[in-house]
Amino acid sequence: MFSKLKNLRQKLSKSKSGFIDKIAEAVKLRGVVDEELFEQIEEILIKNDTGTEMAELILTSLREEVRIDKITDPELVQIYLVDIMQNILFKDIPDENDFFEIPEDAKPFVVAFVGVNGTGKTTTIGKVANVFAKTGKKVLIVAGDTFRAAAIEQIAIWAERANVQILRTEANKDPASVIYDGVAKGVREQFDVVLIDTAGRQHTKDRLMKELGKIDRSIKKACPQAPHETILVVDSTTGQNAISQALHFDEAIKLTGIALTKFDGTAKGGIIFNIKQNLEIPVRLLGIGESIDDIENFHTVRFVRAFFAGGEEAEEE
Ligand SMILES: Nc1nc2c(ncn2[C@@H]2O[C@H](COP(=O)(O)OP(=O)(O)OP(=O)(O)O)[C@@H](O)[C@H]2O)c(=O)[nH]1
Ligand SMILES: [Mg+2]
Repeated sequence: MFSKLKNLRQKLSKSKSGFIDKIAEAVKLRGVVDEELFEQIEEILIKNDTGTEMAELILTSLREEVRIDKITDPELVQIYLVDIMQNILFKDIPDENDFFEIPEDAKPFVVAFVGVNGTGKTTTIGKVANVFAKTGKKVLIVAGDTFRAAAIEQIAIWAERANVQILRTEANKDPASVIYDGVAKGVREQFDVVLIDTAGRQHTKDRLMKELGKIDRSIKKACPQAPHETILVVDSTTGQNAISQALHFDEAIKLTGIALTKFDGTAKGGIIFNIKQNLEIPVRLLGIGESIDDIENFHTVRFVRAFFAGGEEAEEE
């Protein structure tokens, strides 16, 4: 699928140029391998949201490998760096299953989307619904963000675009009860997939975080094995804050994965490394634009290829 990888590469171009280009520039300008170069690289990593701990870890390996191999060509330092960073992403990855492959015993496959305000929950649900619908799955969207009438309208538009059914109520109904009704309908009417939208909430607001517990219980009341996935939707431009969001949400409702949105819009792709270092929650979905097709099943090999590829086209699988 040559064009698909190329497309991903283009969509990631902003975050790629964020650090790969800056490092290339620093290497060129510095011209020698010395402590100053290492410090510049570390600074670039930190500025691009890898987190200080991760940057230190990367630099420790880099210094050591460069010393052992007696590297004096700064361009080789860059190659070593990319290699170290790729290995970090590949470390301990389980067999990555496609998010869009429904587990056999999940009927319906129930997915709840949670996150702080404006991260892209509703948009992601629209895109995900579309992928499932295109493969012939019977999909139900549950308009569980009952907080504002506009939110219900917004998710209804996505349901229409994706050509899937929606369960909606008027605004201000109790979200847990709407969600219960939605999941129950999914079970009763034998849907393949039930996607639950929820209102955005700040991870620091106790009352709203507790509401997630209630939502989780009402999902389980309608379908004891559900939710099969609980996805935290994270805006990749938020940087370091993403980690604390994940920790708080995971405490309120057990997370199974992360959807990293707006990856097309960030110049700081380092958040991927930060997540890898600080969380045990895998990135499952990558949002790379505002259109319905701008969603990727997160697959480390594909991501690394697209992210670290140079200007020239690398060979294809
Ligand atoms: N560039 C880009 N924009 C995105 C992406 N995902 C979502 N957006 C935009 O982000 C904005 C917020 O998206 P929503 O889906 O409404 O976010 P939300 O989390 O549902 O927001 P609340 O329900 O208010 O908490 C919209 O303008 C989307 O078009 C993405 O992957 N890339
Ligand atoms: Mg929303």
